Amino acid sequence: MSTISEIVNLKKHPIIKSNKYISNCNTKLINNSILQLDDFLTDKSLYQIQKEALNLKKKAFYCSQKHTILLNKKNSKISNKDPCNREMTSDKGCVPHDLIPKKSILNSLYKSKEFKIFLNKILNIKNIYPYKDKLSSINYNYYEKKQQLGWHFDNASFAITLMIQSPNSGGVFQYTNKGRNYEKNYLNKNYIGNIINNKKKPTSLNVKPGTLLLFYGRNYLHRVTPVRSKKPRILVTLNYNLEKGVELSLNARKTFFGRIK
Ligand SMILES: O=C(O)CCC(=O)C(=O)O
Ligand SMILES: [Fe+2]
Repeated sequence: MSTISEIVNLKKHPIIKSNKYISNCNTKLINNSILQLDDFLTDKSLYQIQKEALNLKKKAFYCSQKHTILLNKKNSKISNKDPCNREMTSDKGCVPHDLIPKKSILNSLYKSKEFKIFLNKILNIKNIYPYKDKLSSINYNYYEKKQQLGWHFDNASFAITLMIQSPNSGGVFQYTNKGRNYEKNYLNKNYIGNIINNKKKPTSLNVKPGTLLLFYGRNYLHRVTPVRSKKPRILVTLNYNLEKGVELSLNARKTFFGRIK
């Protein structure tokens, strides 16, 4: 097991020591709806994770799916003009948690008490829990040339990603923090329509390897534009739940991992 100081660049991101730093993160997250922590990983841990990612790539399950922005199937009875009934394409490769070595740095980070306390504090929540199934807690995602993630809102309330390898071209994370408030049952179809029809510009993030990104994916429309280089985009998702014992749906597991266990 690696320790938190071996994994996280604590000089730049004093997640265990500085209350001021933590409250800054919390304020940024509330104000901007997204928190971008560049150089979150130490050089050594980033290098080791990159090596692991490339080793595991051959085991990735590649899937392509069509979905709406709310991650439903398109309804043939509803007009195409409805932004919530537009068909998006997502395709990527995924290595599920059970194929990631037990002694991987990612497991140490994911299970780290210090990291979880930091997340609880910046998200203003009591506790977070891993998935009950063996596949969904930590995932490596590989976006090869032409692969992308279409516009969508997540089902989970928040998302945590770690960029491992950026492509030379394309594969840009774009988002908008307006348009939906799940808790208040609010959805602005006009605004969302403008974004997905390229009439309004989303925010594009320049995310480099070693960056941790935390965002409220259920309320923020986001996508990854198609990768244009031969060099794939590699990203890790650290997936937690607000309740104990949650499993990813059978359907989602079958789609993303090609199996349910
Ligand atoms: O690849 C990314 O940067 C975002 C991933 C994402 O939005 C998702 O997995 O739902
Ligand atoms: Fe997402």
